[in-house]
Amino acid sequence: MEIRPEHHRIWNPKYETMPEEEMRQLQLERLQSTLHRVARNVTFYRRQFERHGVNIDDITDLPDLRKLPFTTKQDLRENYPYGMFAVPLRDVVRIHSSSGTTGKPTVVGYTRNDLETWSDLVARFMTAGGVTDDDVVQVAFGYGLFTGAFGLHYGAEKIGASVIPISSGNSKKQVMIMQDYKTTCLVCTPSYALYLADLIAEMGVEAKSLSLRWGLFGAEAWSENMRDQLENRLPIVATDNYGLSEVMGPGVAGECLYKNGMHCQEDCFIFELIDPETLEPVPEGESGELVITTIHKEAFPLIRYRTRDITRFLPGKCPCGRTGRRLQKVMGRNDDMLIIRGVNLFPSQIEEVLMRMEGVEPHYLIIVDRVNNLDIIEIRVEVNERMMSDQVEKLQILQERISKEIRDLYQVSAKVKLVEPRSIERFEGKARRVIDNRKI
Ligand code: DLL
Repeated sequence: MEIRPEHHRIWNPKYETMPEEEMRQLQLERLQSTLHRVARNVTFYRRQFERHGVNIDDITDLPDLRKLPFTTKQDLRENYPYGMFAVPLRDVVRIHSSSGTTGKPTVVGYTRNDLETWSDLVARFMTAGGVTDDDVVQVAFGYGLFTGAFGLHYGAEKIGASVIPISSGNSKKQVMIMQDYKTTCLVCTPSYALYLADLIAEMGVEAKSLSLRWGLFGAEAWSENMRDQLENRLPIVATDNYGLSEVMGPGVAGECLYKNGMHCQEDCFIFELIDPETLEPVPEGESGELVITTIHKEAFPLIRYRTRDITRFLPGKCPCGRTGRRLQKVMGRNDDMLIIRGVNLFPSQIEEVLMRMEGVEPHYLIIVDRVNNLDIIEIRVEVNERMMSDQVEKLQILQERISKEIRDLYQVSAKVKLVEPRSIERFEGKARRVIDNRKI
């Protein structure tokens, strides 16, 4: 797909090309008003500020942000479900959620204005990735509590594109629809896109005969190598976009067609990079954990949220004319969260299921692989002597029960393998519960 000058468009020039000084002033004003709102409306923040001796009137410059305490996923869990909302539920018009460490999800809410902002932010990165009102957008993210599908759906509609809300899975149908409905833009996780590319070849469909032009991929880490593969095998230009449900969903940052790093939406979020050990800002240009403060959200504002994602700011300007800072591809996290086909999963969530089963020992190993571009997860779990000497049938039932429970709770299909007592390696320090063989 050849990129021509007219493909480089900007959805919201006012904010996307705002001069730096003006942007910092806007950020400060929006930060101050957000701080006042959360101090007034969210007990958690009021207490946090008190406990840390912070007077929000002392936040008179952007670097003062560092005086504020961080917010973590644990804080969100402790305030489950609605404790962090800054507006009455009456004003919330949408609820989404993401998985959490204990099986309790994190609940996020949106007011009508939040939904308006969200679709504008998504329209920005979709436009940056080439999409216009002439496009036919196939949204192959799972529709539901996950923010991916609805986020991209509303952004694409805002642009005026034709949206096909097919959701994820049903892969042969995805290909058929791509052919018959003349899809020009594919939206999903990069691993699912590669899976579809394989299937297209397997089905004997000539990729070049499809109408595809753009691929907008996100929700999990992917490499430049995966991008090359996708662009070579499908006739698309593939761009990366980043977000997380706690902060909004997709739309936090996204690449343009120059593929020069993801442009941050700085009118809505303040981005910091910290050293996860010292919690101090990292030196200019170095990588660190991304910390985000929302400054334009009504229902669910977050102050200095620790994303756990590791990235860095890229130097220089992008030829597209956008002025926001650019983030390098996010390639890792500094916690043990796994992303399996776009679904977030912590080993502790699997452990919780295992520990509810009779005859199972607290020793297990999670092995993640990528086969034909799909994430495959195997859970090896020790059973006790009595269970092992029981009938094979009983073991099979246990295996199926574990698998079913994980599928029902987390929408992840796992292969469960029951193994002999003491056959899983023991550790003196931190146990290694996960072997991730995925090469991305
Ligand atoms: O994955 C939101 C999203 C949907 C983003 C669709 C882009 C497209 P969560 O399910 O809360 O939200 O997962 C958030 O996914 O902290 C990262 O670890 C990871 N992640 C998201 N986008 C990217 C990306 C959505 N482009 C978590 N590259 C985040 C690498 C990503 N990791």
